[in-house]
Amino acid sequence: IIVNFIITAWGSSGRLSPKDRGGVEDGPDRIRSAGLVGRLQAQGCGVKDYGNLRFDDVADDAPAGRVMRPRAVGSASRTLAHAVFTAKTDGHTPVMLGGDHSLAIGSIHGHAAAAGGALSVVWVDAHADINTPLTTPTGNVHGQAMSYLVRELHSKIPALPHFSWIKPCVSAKDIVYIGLRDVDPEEHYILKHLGIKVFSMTEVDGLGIARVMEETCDYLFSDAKKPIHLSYDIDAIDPLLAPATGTPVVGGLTYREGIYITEQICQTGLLSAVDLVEVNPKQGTTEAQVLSTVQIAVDVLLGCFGRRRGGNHPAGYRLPEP
Ligand code: Z70
Ligand code: MN
Ligand code: MN
Ligand code: MN
Repeated sequence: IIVNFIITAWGSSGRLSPKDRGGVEDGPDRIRSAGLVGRLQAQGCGVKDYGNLRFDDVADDAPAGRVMRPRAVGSASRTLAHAVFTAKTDGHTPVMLGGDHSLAIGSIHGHAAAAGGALSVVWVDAHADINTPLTTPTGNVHGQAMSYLVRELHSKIPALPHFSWIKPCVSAKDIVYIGLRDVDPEEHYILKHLGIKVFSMTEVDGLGIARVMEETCDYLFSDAKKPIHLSYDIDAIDPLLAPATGTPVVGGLTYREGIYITEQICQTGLLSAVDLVEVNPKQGTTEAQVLSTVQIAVDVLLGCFGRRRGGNHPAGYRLPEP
């Protein structure tokens, strides 16, 4: 099942920084063109493509405090939350293709509602995306997504137009970050203050990705085993490999580390929904850069759904008899 979410806080209106020129809404179709659906089917997955969710433009969507395009993002997130809830209640594992990471608000909200409230979130990203509307340095909702979802931050979130339906649905102890390397001071305070589990690039360097994933699983399973929501920002991968993204940060995950994360999450048997966000074809300077980024995004998703680098074969396979 593929649900696409293509509205972004990066559109053409509002106080956008010069870098934020749009294009991230083209990510989903490029990922499709790279053959995602066929390749998932070839590895034995039943796939239904829900197509791109479409959202109405919101006129007069003035910033609320620092937060840009609150009405558009708030109401589109609600549409997405309903779509994810429906996909989950129908028994599927939804894949949300972004679009920017504000998508996670609706995606995790809908997933948590269907799961009865108890979820683990594994957030793979160069960024923590946990600024509150009052700490955001940019006003971009994609840098704030997690703040609306964490129960312990509820009292720090001001009322925003079209956001009142959002109820925090994830506990700080049920979150693991992997790949961080560009964290604002206010975000760092939140992570420390709430005791959130973080494997930044420093821990990836120090422990190695195998230990990081072992500790991630031990940490998440020390409590009751909950369904996992994997929220994967392509900018977690090093920009030398995945440059077509809006906010590249040097020193990221290698291809092998990025794929290893997905193999291990898949092996838990608990993966229940996946976001793949921030593929922005317009940020590639050459077609080769765009293709490289898109191909990594596809491989990340194939890894989530069972592809092993050591090979796979169908369950009932029999060798041909001479
Ligand atoms: C900054 C903010 C961010 C992604 C940029 C940047 C956040 N911390 N996240 N790109 N994916 O705007 O809050
Ligand atoms: Mn992100
Ligand atoms: Mn990011
Ligand atoms: Mn972003």
